[in-house]
Amino acid sequence: MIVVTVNKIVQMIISSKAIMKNLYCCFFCMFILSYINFSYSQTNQSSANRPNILFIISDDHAYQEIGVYGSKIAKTPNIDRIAKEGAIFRNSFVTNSICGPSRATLLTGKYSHLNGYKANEGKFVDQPTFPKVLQQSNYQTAWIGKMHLGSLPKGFDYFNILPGQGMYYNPDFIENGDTTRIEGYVTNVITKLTTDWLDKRDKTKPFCLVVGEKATHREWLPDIQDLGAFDNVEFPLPSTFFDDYKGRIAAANNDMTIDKTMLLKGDLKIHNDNTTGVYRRLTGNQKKAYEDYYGKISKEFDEKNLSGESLAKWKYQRYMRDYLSTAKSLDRNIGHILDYLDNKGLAKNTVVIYVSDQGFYMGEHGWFDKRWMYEESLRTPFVMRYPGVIKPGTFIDKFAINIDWAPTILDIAGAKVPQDMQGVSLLPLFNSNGKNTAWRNEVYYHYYEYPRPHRVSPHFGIRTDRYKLICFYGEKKAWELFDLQKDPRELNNLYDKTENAKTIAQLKERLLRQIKKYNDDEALQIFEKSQSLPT
Ligand SMILES: [Ca+2]
Repeated sequence: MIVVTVNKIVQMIISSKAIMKNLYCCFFCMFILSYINFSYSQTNQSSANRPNILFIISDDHAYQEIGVYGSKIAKTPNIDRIAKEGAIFRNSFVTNSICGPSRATLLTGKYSHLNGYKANEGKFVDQPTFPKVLQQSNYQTAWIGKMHLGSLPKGFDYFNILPGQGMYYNPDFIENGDTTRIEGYVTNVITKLTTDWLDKRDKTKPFCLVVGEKATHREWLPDIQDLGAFDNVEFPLPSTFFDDYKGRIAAANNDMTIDKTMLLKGDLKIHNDNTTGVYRRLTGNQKKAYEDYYGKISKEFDEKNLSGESLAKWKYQRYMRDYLSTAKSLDRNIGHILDYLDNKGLAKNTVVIYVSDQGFYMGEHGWFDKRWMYEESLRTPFVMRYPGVIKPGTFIDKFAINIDWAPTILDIAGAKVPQDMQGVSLLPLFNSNGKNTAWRNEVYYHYYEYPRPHRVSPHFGIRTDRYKLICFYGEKKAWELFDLQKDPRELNNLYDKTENAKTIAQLKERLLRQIKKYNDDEALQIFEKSQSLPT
């Protein structure tokens, strides 16, 4: 195109008889040429420099069990490495604390009530998502691993996903529509598929790859090499393990305690009689390793003949050991992926983000699982490395929410964030640690799935830097107020204390503004109805 333009200019200059006219022509054409050259080199340069994006999303990985978030027992050197070479978000939250809805929010940048995926086991309806925008921006997009949205991915040039929850051992994978069983442990297999795809990707384009890890989802099956990795550790019981849920009627109605809900056979593999799908898939060697390890544990369990509090405490130790052994492989595999980026010279131009789809209870309030707006499940780990943009060792304390993940990815790619995405890019927070950036002061939350599987009443609410106000509706109707400064474990519901009337009124105003801001019509109706009732 430039050659054609030059020929035309030369012809114009030669054919012109007026010298002055030629001179004007020359200056004009030189200007045009230099502009074309400038634009061309700019486009070329920005295209070459657009970073790759590697977004790793694990499942149910509790921040309490990550080194950089303060864990003393769990060792996560590779997740810690991402944080140390980049940033850690110390106030990272989700909008609806379960698996599918969190991924639907990742894709859309919207709350569940707008993307339609409110509860697990639904079907994600095709709609605008961040990968579709990236494709228009000439990015190569891929999703490998767990997705769990009840439909095949759209907007991805390549996908190789687990059907539904997927299996820990010898899992099936759906590669662009075709299902095959791959022998091995799921976290290792996902890493292999990841590096295989990176090897064969179109290297003329930047990539955005989502790695969806199955770990550390229930039933916490460790890799064989990690069986018993924490058997010599005695885990301290959380101070709220025997919570009586006083003043919290929705919490009292739960069905998710380690004591009563966690299954000895299905969750803790005691006397597993090989009838479950998990065991039927094991190869001979895998089965032997499992029978040797859990056979010994089952024998120990029989000999102890436990009941009541001692049984609950024993179950807690088993839970922690299997969970952290499963997480050990997750962190090790993240290390393999980081090593791959180093070895292939990709690390400098690849943004790496690690998140979990939501937080998880590690015995706090006596629970496992997630769902509640209480801190352990409202929060989620979020670390990010962006060489040249994020100063290593950065801490971000502003509120980040999972509706921000899609806008942040698009901003990194230099793509326009669609106006109907409800989150915002987090990149401005890296300028002077966000000190001069106007930012949100509340987190709005809305959970739906009820009654199965854990009888957690639907609820919505807001969290501010100091308070949390929750409205439970449905079968168990109640308001809860917590002072997070004085009561970080959220045991004392202050809602009925008359001295808090002013604080409650202010928080309700702020809650109402959030409900309206995020267009949550269902919550608006429930809120208004609750205010019109006599108290
Ligand atoms: Ca999850």
